[in-house]
Amino acid sequence: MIDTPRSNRFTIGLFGATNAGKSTLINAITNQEIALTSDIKGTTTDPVYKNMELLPIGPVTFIDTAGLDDETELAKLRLKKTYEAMRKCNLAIYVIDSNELKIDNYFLDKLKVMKIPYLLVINKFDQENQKIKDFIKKYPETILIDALSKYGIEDLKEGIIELSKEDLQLEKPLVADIVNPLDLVILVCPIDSAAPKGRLILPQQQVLRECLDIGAIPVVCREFELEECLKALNKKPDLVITDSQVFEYVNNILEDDIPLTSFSIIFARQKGDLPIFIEGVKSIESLEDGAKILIAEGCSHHRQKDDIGTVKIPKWLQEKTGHTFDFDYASGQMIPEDLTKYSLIIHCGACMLNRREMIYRIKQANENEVKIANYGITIAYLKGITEKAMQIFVK
Ligand SMILES: Nc1nc2c(ncn2[C@@H]2O[C@H](COP(=O)(O)OP(=O)(O)O)[C@@H](O)[C@H]2O)c(=O)[nH]1
Ligand code: SF4
Ligand SMILES: [Mg+2]
Repeated sequence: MIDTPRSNRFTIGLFGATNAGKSTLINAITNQEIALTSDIKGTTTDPVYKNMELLPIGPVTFIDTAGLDDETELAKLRLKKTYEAMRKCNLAIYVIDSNELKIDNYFLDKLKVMKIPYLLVINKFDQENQKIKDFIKKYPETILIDALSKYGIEDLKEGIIELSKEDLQLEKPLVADIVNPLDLVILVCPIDSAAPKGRLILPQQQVLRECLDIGAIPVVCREFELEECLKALNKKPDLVITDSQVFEYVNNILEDDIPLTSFSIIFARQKGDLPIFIEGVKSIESLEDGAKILIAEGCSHHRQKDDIGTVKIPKWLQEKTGHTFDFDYASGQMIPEDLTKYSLIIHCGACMLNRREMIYRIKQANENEVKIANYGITIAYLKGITEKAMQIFVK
Protein backbone atom coordinates (compact mmCIF):
# COMPACT_ATOMS: atom_id res chain seq x y z
CA MET A 1 0.00 0.00 0.00
CA ILE A 2 2.33 2.72 -1.19
CA ASP A 3 -0.35 4.67 -2.97
CA THR A 4 -3.14 6.71 -1.38
CA PRO A 5 -6.19 4.44 -1.31
CA ARG A 6 -8.85 5.29 -3.85
CA SER A 7 -11.41 5.82 -1.11
CA ASN A 8 -9.31 8.76 0.11
CA ARG A 9 -8.83 10.42 -3.24
CA PHE A 10 -10.85 13.28 -4.61
CA THR A 11 -12.80 11.61 -7.40
CA ILE A 12 -13.62 13.34 -10.69
CA GLY A 13 -15.83 11.63 -13.25
CA LEU A 14 -15.87 12.47 -16.97
CA PHE A 15 -19.24 12.06 -18.63
CA GLY A 16 -20.79 12.92 -21.94
CA ALA A 17 -21.70 11.56 -25.35
CA THR A 18 -19.59 8.93 -27.03
CA ASN A 19 -16.72 10.53 -28.94
CA ALA A 20 -17.08 13.89 -27.22
CA GLY A 21 -13.42 13.51 -26.25
CA LYS A 22 -13.61 12.39 -22.61
CA SER A 23 -10.70 9.97 -22.85
CA THR A 24 -8.60 12.47 -24.78
CA LEU A 25 -9.34 15.07 -22.12
CA ILE A 26 -8.14 12.80 -19.31
CA ASN A 27 -4.92 12.34 -21.24
CA ALA A 28 -4.61 16.09 -21.65
CA ILE A 29 -5.19 16.80 -17.95
CA THR A 30 -2.92 14.05 -16.68
CA ASN A 31 -0.34 14.44 -19.44
CA GLN A 32 -0.41 10.71 -19.99
CA GLU A 33 -1.62 8.35 -22.67
CA ILE A 34 -3.66 6.23 -20.33
CA ALA A 35 -7.24 6.46 -21.35
CA LEU A 36 -8.25 4.53 -24.40
CA THR A 37 -9.11 7.02 -27.13
CA SER A 38 -10.36 6.33 -30.58
CA ASP A 39 -12.53 7.76 -33.27
CA ILE A 40 -14.50 4.52 -33.32
CA LYS A 41 -17.57 5.17 -31.20
CA GLY A 42 -17.83 3.37 -27.87
CA THR A 43 -14.19 2.49 -27.22
CA THR A 44 -14.41 3.10 -23.48
CA THR A 45 -16.47 0.30 -21.97
CA ASP A 46 -16.03 -0.18 -18.22
CA PRO A 47 -15.13 2.92 -16.26
CA VAL A 48 -11.33 3.40 -16.22
CA TYR A 49 -9.63 4.90 -13.17
CA LYS A 50 -6.57 7.10 -13.35
CA ASN A 51 -4.73 8.59 -10.39
CA MET A 52 -2.71 11.77 -10.30
CA GLU A 53 -1.63 14.52 -7.92
CA LEU A 54 -3.53 17.70 -8.69
CA LEU A 55 -2.26 20.46 -6.47
CA PRO A 56 -3.56 22.05 -4.33
CA ILE A 57 -6.28 19.37 -4.08
CA GLY A 58 -3.84 16.50 -3.58
CA PRO A 59 -4.42 12.92 -4.73
CA VAL A 60 -7.15 12.77 -7.35
CA THR A 61 -8.77 9.89 -9.25
CA PHE A 62 -10.26 10.51 -12.69
CA ILE A 63 -12.96 8.13 -13.87
CA ASP A 64 -13.31 7.77 -17.62
CA THR A 65 -16.77 6.52 -18.50
CA ALA A 66 -18.59 5.20 -21.54
CA GLY A 67 -20.85 7.46 -23.61
CA LEU A 68 -24.25 8.45 -22.31
CA ASP A 69 -25.96 8.24 -25.67
CA ASP A 70 -25.58 4.77 -27.13
CA GLU A 71 -28.80 2.70 -27.48
CA THR A 72 -27.48 -0.85 -27.85
CA GLU A 73 -27.88 -3.59 -25.20
CA LEU A 74 -24.18 -3.52 -24.42
CA ALA A 75 -24.43 0.23 -24.07
CA LYS A 76 -27.21 -0.12 -21.51
CA LEU A 77 -24.91 -2.24 -19.38
CA ARG A 78 -22.19 0.37 -19.75
CA LEU A 79 -24.66 3.07 -18.84
CA LYS A 80 -25.48 1.24 -15.62
CA LYS A 81 -21.77 1.19 -14.79
CA THR A 82 -21.51 4.86 -15.66
CA TYR A 83 -24.27 5.69 -13.18
CA GLU A 84 -22.58 3.54 -10.53
CA ALA A 85 -19.32 5.40 -11.10
CA MET A 86 -21.20 8.67 -10.73
CA ARG A 87 -22.07 7.84 -7.13
CA LYS A 88 -18.39 7.90 -6.21
CA CYS A 89 -17.72 11.30 -7.75
CA ASN A 90 -16.89 14.38 -5.75
CA LEU A 91 -17.07 16.33 -8.98
CA ALA A 92 -18.25 15.68 -12.52
CA ILE A 93 -17.03 17.05 -15.82
CA TYR A 94 -19.64 16.94 -18.54
CA VAL A 95 -17.91 16.96 -21.94
CA ILE A 96 -19.86 18.25 -24.92
CA ASP A 97 -18.72 18.02 -28.53
CA SER A 98 -18.66 21.49 -30.13
CA ASN A 99 -20.03 19.96 -33.34
CA GLU A 100 -23.11 18.58 -31.62
CA LEU A 101 -23.73 20.79 -28.59
CA LYS A 102 -26.22 18.30 -27.19
CA ILE A 103 -26.86 17.93 -23.49
CA ASP A 104 -28.50 15.00 -21.72
CA ASN A 105 -30.90 16.71 -19.33
CA TYR A 106 -31.78 13.49 -17.55
CA PHE A 107 -28.14 13.08 -16.64
CA LEU A 108 -27.75 16.71 -15.65
CA ASP A 109 -30.79 16.46 -13.36
CA LYS A 110 -29.32 13.35 -11.79
CA LEU A 111 -26.13 15.25 -10.99
CA LYS A 112 -28.21 17.99 -9.38
CA VAL A 113 -30.29 15.56 -7.33
CA MET A 114 -27.15 13.83 -6.12
CA LYS A 115 -25.65 17.22 -5.32
CA ILE A 116 -22.52 16.46 -7.30
CA PRO A 117 -20.92 19.73 -8.40
CA TYR A 118 -20.19 19.73 -12.12
CA LEU A 119 -18.41 21.64 -14.86
CA LEU A 120 -19.76 21.91 -18.38
CA VAL A 121 -17.06 21.75 -21.01
CA ILE A 122 -17.30 22.26 -24.75
CA ASN A 123 -14.54 20.23 -26.33
CA LYS A 124 -13.09 20.35 -29.85
CA PHE A 125 -13.50 24.11 -29.70
CA ASP A 126 -12.04 25.71 -32.72
CA GLN A 127 -13.78 28.99 -33.30
CA GLU A 128 -16.85 30.63 -31.93
CA ASN A 129 -20.03 30.34 -33.96
CA GLN A 130 -23.65 31.31 -33.36
CA LYS A 131 -24.56 27.89 -31.98
CA ILE A 132 -21.80 28.07 -29.40
CA LYS A 133 -22.80 31.63 -28.49
CA ASP A 134 -26.40 30.48 -27.94
CA PHE A 135 -25.24 27.56 -25.85
CA ILE A 136 -23.12 29.79 -23.63
CA LYS A 137 -26.04 32.16 -23.19
CA LYS A 138 -27.99 29.25 -21.78
CA TYR A 139 -25.09 27.78 -19.77
CA PRO A 140 -22.81 30.73 -18.98
CA GLU A 141 -20.35 28.76 -16.85
CA THR A 142 -19.28 26.58 -19.78
CA ILE A 143 -15.53 26.23 -20.28
CA LEU A 144 -14.23 26.08 -23.86
CA ILE A 145 -11.42 23.65 -24.52
CA ASP A 146 -9.69 21.61 -27.17
CA ALA A 147 -8.32 18.45 -25.60
CA LEU A 148 -6.07 17.63 -28.53
CA SER A 149 -4.23 20.95 -28.64
CA LYS A 150 -4.72 21.44 -24.86
CA TYR A 151 -6.38 24.79 -25.39
CA GLY A 152 -8.28 25.78 -22.20
CA ILE A 153 -6.93 22.93 -20.06
CA GLU A 154 -5.48 25.32 -17.49
CA ASP A 155 -8.88 27.10 -17.19
CA LEU A 156 -10.49 23.73 -16.66
CA LYS A 157 -7.98 22.80 -13.95
CA GLU A 158 -8.71 26.07 -12.19
CA GLY A 159 -12.41 25.34 -12.43
CA ILE A 160 -11.83 21.93 -10.86
CA ILE A 161 -9.81 23.40 -8.02
CA GLU A 162 -12.41 26.08 -7.34
CA LEU A 163 -15.32 23.62 -7.25
CA SER A 164 -13.40 21.12 -5.14
CA LYS A 165 -13.10 23.55 -2.26
CA GLU A 166 -16.74 23.18 -1.33
CA ASP A 167 -16.69 19.41 -1.40
CA LEU A 168 -13.45 19.05 0.52
CA GLN A 169 -15.10 20.93 3.37
CA LEU A 170 -17.55 18.04 3.64
CA GLU A 171 -14.70 15.66 4.44
CA LYS A 172 -14.58 14.68 8.06
CA PRO A 173 -11.50 13.78 10.06
CA LEU A 174 -11.00 10.35 11.59
CA VAL A 175 -9.63 11.41 14.95
CA ALA A 176 -8.24 14.93 14.46
CA ASP A 177 -11.14 16.47 16.38
CA ILE A 178 -11.07 14.03 19.30
CA VAL A 179 -7.32 13.64 19.77
CA ASN A 180 -4.97 16.46 20.79
CA PRO A 181 -1.25 16.89 20.22
CA LEU A 182 0.74 14.78 22.73
CA ASP A 183 -2.30 12.70 23.66
CA LEU A 184 -1.41 9.11 24.38
CA VAL A 185 -3.55 6.87 22.16
CA ILE A 186 -3.44 3.08 22.32
CA LEU A 187 -4.44 1.27 19.15
CA VAL A 188 -5.41 -2.33 19.80
CA CYS A 189 -4.85 -4.36 16.65
CA PRO A 190 -5.54 -8.10 16.87
CA ILE A 191 -3.28 -10.19 14.68
CA ASP A 192 -5.38 -13.27 14.01
CA SER A 193 -5.84 -15.52 11.01
CA ALA A 194 -7.99 -12.81 9.39
CA ALA A 195 -5.18 -10.23 9.51
CA PRO A 196 -3.40 -9.71 6.16
CA LYS A 197 0.12 -11.04 5.98
CA GLY A 198 2.86 -8.58 6.87
CA ARG A 199 0.81 -5.41 7.31
CA LEU A 200 -1.96 -3.69 9.20
CA ILE A 201 -5.39 -3.26 7.69
CA LEU A 202 -6.35 0.04 6.10
CA PRO A 203 -8.47 1.49 8.96
CA GLN A 204 -5.64 0.85 11.41
CA GLN A 205 -3.03 2.38 9.10
CA GLN A 206 -5.14 5.45 8.52
CA VAL A 207 -5.94 6.11 12.17
CA LEU A 208 -2.28 5.59 13.07
CA ARG A 209 -1.25 8.03 10.38
CA GLU A 210 -3.74 10.67 11.49
CA CYS A 211 -2.54 10.36 15.12
CA LEU A 212 0.99 11.01 13.84
CA ASP A 213 -0.21 13.96 11.74
CA ILE A 214 -1.76 15.52 14.81
CA GLY A 215 1.39 15.04 16.88
CA ALA A 216 -0.27 12.62 19.27
CA ILE A 217 1.56 9.58 20.60
CA PRO A 218 0.06 6.40 19.22
CA VAL A 219 1.07 3.14 20.85
CA VAL A 220 0.16 -0.05 19.02
CA CYS A 221 -0.34 -3.45 20.64
CA ARG A 222 -2.40 -6.62 20.34
CA GLU A 223 -5.23 -7.24 22.79
CA PHE A 224 -3.14 -9.85 24.64
CA GLU A 225 -0.40 -7.34 25.45
CA LEU A 226 -2.76 -4.52 26.44
CA GLU A 227 -2.46 -5.08 30.19
CA GLU A 228 1.33 -5.09 30.04
CA CYS A 229 1.24 -2.08 27.74
CA LEU A 230 -0.82 -0.10 30.27
CA LYS A 231 1.63 -1.03 33.01
CA ALA A 232 4.59 0.05 30.92
CA LEU A 233 3.18 3.54 30.39
CA ASN A 234 3.64 6.18 33.06
CA LYS A 235 0.28 7.81 32.46
CA LYS A 236 -3.21 6.70 31.60
CA PRO A 237 -3.98 6.75 27.88
CA ASP A 238 -6.22 9.58 26.71
CA LEU A 239 -7.99 7.21 24.36
CA VAL A 240 -7.98 3.55 23.42
CA ILE A 241 -9.11 2.56 19.93
CA THR A 242 -9.73 -1.11 19.39
CA ASP A 243 -10.77 -3.46 16.68
CA SER A 244 -14.48 -4.08 17.34
CA GLN A 245 -14.03 -7.81 17.46
CA VAL A 246 -12.22 -7.58 20.80
CA PHE A 247 -14.31 -4.72 22.19
CA GLU A 248 -15.54 -6.68 25.17
CA TYR A 249 -12.13 -8.14 25.97
CA VAL A 250 -10.49 -4.70 25.87
CA ASN A 251 -13.31 -3.05 27.81
CA ASN A 252 -12.87 -5.58 30.61
CA ILE A 253 -9.19 -4.69 30.93
CA LEU A 254 -9.58 -0.91 30.92
CA GLU A 255 -10.46 1.19 33.95
CA ASP A 256 -13.85 2.85 33.58
CA ASP A 257 -12.49 6.36 33.13
CA ILE A 258 -10.34 5.53 30.11
CA PRO A 259 -12.22 6.49 26.91
CA LEU A 260 -12.65 3.61 24.51
CA THR A 261 -13.95 3.41 20.97
CA SER A 262 -13.34 1.30 17.87
CA PHE A 263 -11.81 1.74 14.43
CA SER A 264 -15.12 0.81 12.91
CA ILE A 265 -17.04 3.50 14.85
CA ILE A 266 -14.46 6.09 13.86
CA PHE A 267 -14.98 5.15 10.23
CA ALA A 268 -18.75 5.07 10.63
CA ARG A 269 -18.53 8.68 11.71
CA GLN A 270 -16.17 9.75 8.95
CA LYS A 271 -17.87 7.92 6.10
CA GLY A 272 -21.44 7.85 7.25
CA ASP A 273 -23.81 9.22 9.77
CA LEU A 274 -23.35 8.20 13.39
CA PRO A 275 -26.83 9.25 14.68
CA ILE A 276 -28.53 7.27 11.89
CA PHE A 277 -26.43 4.20 12.71
CA ILE A 278 -27.27 4.51 16.41
CA GLU A 279 -30.95 4.66 15.55
CA GLY A 280 -30.41 1.55 13.42
CA VAL A 281 -28.82 -0.27 16.31
CA LYS A 282 -31.67 0.66 18.64
CA SER A 283 -34.10 -1.02 16.24
CA ILE A 284 -32.50 -4.39 17.05
CA GLU A 285 -34.65 -4.53 20.21
CA SER A 286 -37.83 -4.59 18.19
CA LEU A 287 -36.76 -7.10 15.50
CA GLU A 288 -39.11 -10.02 15.20
CA ASP A 289 -38.30 -13.66 14.77
CA GLY A 290 -37.49 -14.43 11.13
CA ALA A 291 -36.74 -10.78 10.26
CA LYS A 292 -34.56 -10.31 7.19
CA ILE A 293 -31.21 -8.64 7.81
CA LEU A 294 -28.75 -7.57 5.12
CA ILE A 295 -25.08 -7.70 6.02
CA ALA A 296 -23.30 -5.40 3.56
CA GLU A 297 -19.58 -5.05 2.98
CA GLY A 298 -17.77 -2.48 0.88
CA CYS A 299 -15.31 -4.89 -0.67
CA SER A 300 -15.13 -8.59 -1.39
CA HIS A 301 -12.17 -9.51 0.78
CA HIS A 302 -11.33 -13.14 1.39
CA ARG A 303 -13.66 -14.54 4.03
CA GLN A 304 -12.13 -16.39 6.95
CA LYS A 305 -13.61 -19.31 8.84
CA ASP A 306 -14.69 -17.14 11.74
CA ASP A 307 -15.63 -14.18 9.57
CA ILE A 308 -17.03 -11.14 11.35
CA GLY A 309 -19.81 -10.38 8.86
CA THR A 310 -21.03 -13.83 7.95
CA VAL A 311 -20.38 -15.69 11.21
CA LYS A 312 -19.79 -13.60 14.31
CA ILE A 313 -22.33 -10.80 13.95
CA PRO A 314 -25.20 -13.14 12.97
CA LYS A 315 -24.32 -15.42 15.90
CA TRP A 316 -24.09 -12.59 18.45
CA LEU A 317 -27.30 -10.96 17.18
CA GLN A 318 -29.27 -14.17 17.59
CA GLU A 319 -27.74 -14.90 20.99
CA LYS A 320 -28.57 -11.44 22.26
CA THR A 321 -32.16 -11.34 21.02
CA GLY A 322 -33.04 -15.01 21.31
CA HIS A 323 -34.50 -14.85 17.79
CA THR A 324 -33.57 -16.57 14.56
CA PHE A 325 -33.05 -14.14 11.68
CA ASP A 326 -32.84 -14.58 7.94
CA PHE A 327 -29.52 -13.14 6.75
CA ASP A 328 -28.51 -12.01 3.27
CA TYR A 329 -24.99 -10.94 2.40
CA ALA A 330 -23.81 -8.37 -0.13
CA SER A 331 -20.25 -7.36 -0.79
CA GLY A 332 -18.38 -5.17 -3.21
CA GLN A 333 -19.59 -2.34 -5.34
CA MET A 334 -23.32 -3.01 -5.16
CA ILE A 335 -26.02 -3.49 -2.60
CA PRO A 336 -29.42 -4.67 -3.82
CA GLU A 337 -31.58 -1.95 -5.38
CA ASP A 338 -34.70 -3.18 -3.60
CA LEU A 339 -34.13 -3.08 0.13
CA THR A 340 -37.77 -3.08 1.20
CA LYS A 341 -37.77 -6.71 2.34
CA TYR A 342 -35.14 -6.00 4.99
CA SER A 343 -35.76 -4.90 8.55
CA LEU A 344 -32.16 -3.88 9.09
CA ILE A 345 -28.92 -3.37 7.18
CA ILE A 346 -25.64 -3.79 9.01
CA HIS A 347 -22.79 -2.25 7.04
CA CYS A 348 -19.04 -2.75 7.45
CA GLY A 349 -16.69 0.12 8.29
CA ALA A 350 -16.55 1.03 4.58
CA CYS A 351 -12.83 1.77 4.56
CA MET A 352 -12.66 0.98 0.83
CA LEU A 353 -15.63 3.21 -0.01
CA ASN A 354 -15.59 6.96 -0.16
CA ARG A 355 -17.97 9.10 1.84
CA ARG A 356 -20.21 9.84 -1.12
CA GLU A 357 -20.79 6.15 -1.79
CA MET A 358 -21.58 5.45 1.87
CA ILE A 359 -23.92 8.46 2.08
CA TYR A 360 -25.63 7.13 -1.04
CA ARG A 361 -26.17 3.74 0.62
CA ILE A 362 -27.62 5.40 3.72
CA LYS A 363 -29.94 7.44 1.52
CA GLN A 364 -30.99 4.27 -0.30
CA ALA A 365 -31.82 2.66 3.07
CA ASN A 366 -33.80 5.71 4.18
CA GLU A 367 -35.77 5.80 0.95
CA ASN A 368 -36.68 2.15 1.42
CA GLU A 369 -37.52 2.86 5.06
CA VAL A 370 -34.95 0.37 6.29
CA LYS A 371 -32.85 1.02 9.36
CA ILE A 372 -29.11 0.92 8.87
CA ALA A 373 -26.31 0.34 11.37
CA ASN A 374 -22.65 -0.47 11.11
CA TYR A 375 -20.46 -3.30 12.40
CA GLY A 376 -18.68 -1.39 15.16
CA ILE A 377 -21.78 0.18 16.65
CA THR A 378 -23.70 -3.08 16.42
CA ILE A 379 -20.95 -4.97 18.21
CA ALA A 380 -20.71 -2.28 20.89
CA TYR A 381 -24.46 -2.60 21.38
CA LEU A 382 -24.42 -6.38 21.48
CA LYS A 383 -21.68 -6.24 24.11
CA GLY A 384 -23.50 -3.57 26.12
CA ILE A 385 -20.91 -0.84 25.66
CA THR A 386 -22.57 1.55 23.18
CA GLU A 387 -22.65 4.44 25.58
CA LYS A 388 -19.03 4.06 26.55
CA ALA A 389 -17.91 3.73 22.93
CA MET A 390 -19.77 6.93 21.97
CA GLN A 391 -18.66 9.08 24.89
CA ILE A 392 -15.56 10.43 23.17
CA PHE A 393 -17.75 11.97 20.45
CA VAL A 394 -20.07 13.77 22.86
CA LYS A 395 -18.74 17.23 23.45
N1 LIG B 1 -10.36 18.10 -33.16
C1 LIG B 1 -10.43 17.55 -31.97
N2 LIG B 1 -10.64 16.21 -31.88
C2 LIG B 1 -10.71 15.67 -30.66
C3 LIG B 1 -10.59 16.44 -29.48
N3 LIG B 1 -10.75 15.62 -28.41
C4 LIG B 1 -10.94 14.39 -28.90
N4 LIG B 1 -10.91 14.40 -30.26
C5 LIG B 1 -11.07 13.25 -31.14
O1 LIG B 1 -12.39 12.73 -31.00
C6 LIG B 1 -12.38 11.31 -31.07
C7 LIG B 1 -13.02 10.71 -29.84
O2 LIG B 1 -12.24 11.00 -28.71
P1 LIG B 1 -12.31 10.13 -27.39
O3 LIG B 1 -11.45 10.80 -26.39
O4 LIG B 1 -12.04 8.69 -27.67
O5 LIG B 1 -13.85 10.31 -27.04
P2 LIG B 1 -14.71 9.65 -25.85
O6 LIG B 1 -15.58 8.63 -26.51
O7 LIG B 1 -15.55 10.77 -25.31
O8 LIG B 1 -13.78 9.11 -24.84
C8 LIG B 1 -10.92 10.93 -31.26
O9 LIG B 1 -10.69 10.73 -32.63
C9 LIG B 1 -10.16 12.13 -30.76
O10 LIG B 1 -8.90 12.27 -31.34
C10 LIG B 1 -10.37 17.85 -29.62
O11 LIG B 1 -10.27 18.61 -28.65
N5 LIG B 1 -10.31 18.33 -30.87
S1 SF4 C 1 -15.30 -5.19 4.22
FE1 SF4 C 1 -15.62 -2.98 4.56
S2 SF4 C 1 -14.35 -2.43 6.34
FE2 SF4 C 1 -13.67 -4.45 5.61
S3 SF4 C 1 -11.96 -3.99 4.27
FE3 SF4 C 1 -13.82 -4.10 2.95
S4 SF4 C 1 -14.60 -1.99 2.85
FE4 SF4 C 1 -13.11 -2.06 4.54
MG1 LIG D 1 -13.60 7.24 -24.22
